Order: sequence, then structure tokens, then C-alpha cells
Amino acid sequence: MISIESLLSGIEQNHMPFLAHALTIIESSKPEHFEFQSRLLSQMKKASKLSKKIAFSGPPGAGKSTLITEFALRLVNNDRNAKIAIITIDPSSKFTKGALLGDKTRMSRLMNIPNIFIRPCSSSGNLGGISDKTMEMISVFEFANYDYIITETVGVGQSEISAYFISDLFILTLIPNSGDWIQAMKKGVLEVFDLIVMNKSDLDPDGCGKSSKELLSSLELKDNLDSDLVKKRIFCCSSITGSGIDELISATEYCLSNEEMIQRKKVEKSKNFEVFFEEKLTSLYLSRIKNVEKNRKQFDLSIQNILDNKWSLNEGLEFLMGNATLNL
Ligand SMILES: Nc1nc2c(ncn2[C@@H]2O[C@H](COP(=O)(O)OP(=O)(O)O)[C@@H](O)[C@H]2O)c(=O)[nH]1
Ligand SMILES: [Mg+2]
Repeated sequence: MISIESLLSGIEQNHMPFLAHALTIIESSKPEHFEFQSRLLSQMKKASKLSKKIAFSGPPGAGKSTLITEFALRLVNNDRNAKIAIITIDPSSKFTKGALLGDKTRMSRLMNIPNIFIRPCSSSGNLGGISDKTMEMISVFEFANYDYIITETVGVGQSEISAYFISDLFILTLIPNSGDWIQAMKKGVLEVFDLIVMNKSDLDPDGCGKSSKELLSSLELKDNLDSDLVKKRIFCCSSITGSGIDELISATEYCLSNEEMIQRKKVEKSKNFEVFFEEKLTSLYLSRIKNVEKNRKQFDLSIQNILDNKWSLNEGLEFLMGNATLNL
């Protein structure tokens, strides 16, 4: 296997195959990669740049991939040198590997732009809206000096906490009359979004305006920002005609550099950290249990003893916690 030093140096010199290789290793669930992954991530963290991390969530079909395409094209137009990474998490990839490229195909207009790197990602081991490796993939792109790292989440609607944690700015994409989807969200989840896009305004301009007003009146705005642009919070956009997207980008840049918003997010994240930590810990623990053979055997033994009524559920869990090899 390639050495960590060579891999890091290849990425620093902007060699795409090295970047792709690092992402593949990070995504691996093979136990022989665990130690390498940990060392690689800790080396990267030491030399990471602070990228702007933006996550787009929303129901399937709302137009997230199309919106991200238009958004990224404009970022590149504004700054030819901007490096943009896009991580797409396709819900259907859970069932058919073939659909993994679904979002990437939607983004075909971005394919030949040298500074844009699109990485589809399986949603297996799903943490609220992202995959269990999305956060680590973001670290790789940060080390690789990407200016923007955009994640398209699965849009699970209920728990979005992980997608919220991995981003500096969280954007919800809706279409007019998405009331049912909003209703399905857990209480308070709507509040974790910084900006909301009411997309497909070309199809239904009046519906977009009406839905935006209704939504805005139900939102409890957390801060008192002086920018009229951001006061709106909700943007009627069309990813097809491009209307409203420049406004969205200005609001995005404003939020990402506004000290009040940055501080508010920090406080908010520290309050919610336990929930995120729980999701991450559970997924890490399960991956070590499922993928390390010795642990897997103890897991099976534990289940068997519970099912045979020899052990209580607690005994089974304590046995696993005491015996599983979690250290690398
Ligand atoms: N008319 C119109 N269609 C759109 C718009 N945005 C996306 N679409 C279409 O909606 C469908 C779903 O878009 P997609 O980006 O794949 O949605 P996603 O599942 O949220 O990623 C596609 O057929 C898009 O062409 C828009 O602003 N206006
Ligand atoms: Mg999509």
C-alpha cells in the first residue's frame, strides 16, 4: 500500500488520482484499512485549510442536484480559481449500486470543469442524511485545499443533525406545497436550516411566493441580522432558468462571513453535540463490530444467548462492550 507521506504529498501537488485514492481508502470498511485511515485523518487535520462547507437537504425531486449544479457554475464564474468539491449521497444507492451515479449524472454540466470534483457516496451506514464517512471525506477535501465543499444529503426529513454538524451553512430545498414534508420533520429541525430555497419558481411563481410567506411566518428567526437579504431567509429560485440563484449565493457568502452567525452556530452546535456524538459513536462502534471478524463472532454469540434466553439484553450488551476490540 502507498505510504501516508506519498499520498499526502500527491494530494498537496494537486494530483487527482491521489485524492481519489485517499477518498477510496477513507470509505473502506475493511479492518486492514482502519489504522491507515486514522493516521491519515490525523495527519490531514494538522495541515487543513478551512473550507466553506455547505450542505443542501430537502425531499427527493425538489431539485437539489440541479440547484447545486447551477450554484457551483456561478461560484466558478465569480472566481475562476475557486476549487469546489461536491459530495452526493444518493438514497437509492443503498439498494442498487447502479444508481450510485444518479446525482453525478444530473450534474453532467460540471463534469469537465477542472476545479470541480464530484464524489458520489453510498448512503450505507446512514447517519441523519449523510453517510457514516461523509465527515471524513470532507476532511480529505479540506486538506486538498478546496474552497467550497458542498454536500447533497439524502433528505431524510426527520433527523438532519449530522448533515447540520458537518456544514457551516445548511440550506433546505423545497418546492411549493411541501407542507407534508415539513410536517414530517421532528419539532425544531426546521430551525437548524440557515437558508431555505423554494425551488422550481418557473413552474409556479405564485405558489413559490405564497409558500415562502407561509413558511417565513412559522419560522422563529434566531438572530437579528442587519442584512435585508438574509432577513428574508427564504429564496424563490429556479434551477432551470437560474432566477434567484445569484441572490442565494450573496446570502450564502454573507452568512459564511458574518461573525454573529458564526458565533451563533458554534453555540448551537455545542448544545446539540451530544446527539451528533451519539450518532457518530454508534456508527463507529457498529462498523468495528460488523467488520472485525473476532467482534462479529462475539456479536453473533451475544445475539444467540439473548435469543436462547440465557442472557438478558443488558448482559449481551455488556459482554460486547467489554470484549469487542475497538482499539486499532
Ligand atoms: N422546472 C423546473 N424543474 C426543475 C428545477 N430544478 C430541478 N428540476 C427538475 O426536477 C427533477 C428533479 O431534480 P433533481 O435535481 O434530480 O432533484 P433532487 O432529487 O432533489 O436532487 C429533474 O427532472 C430536474 O430537471 C427547477 O427549478 N425548475
Ligand atoms: Mg439529487
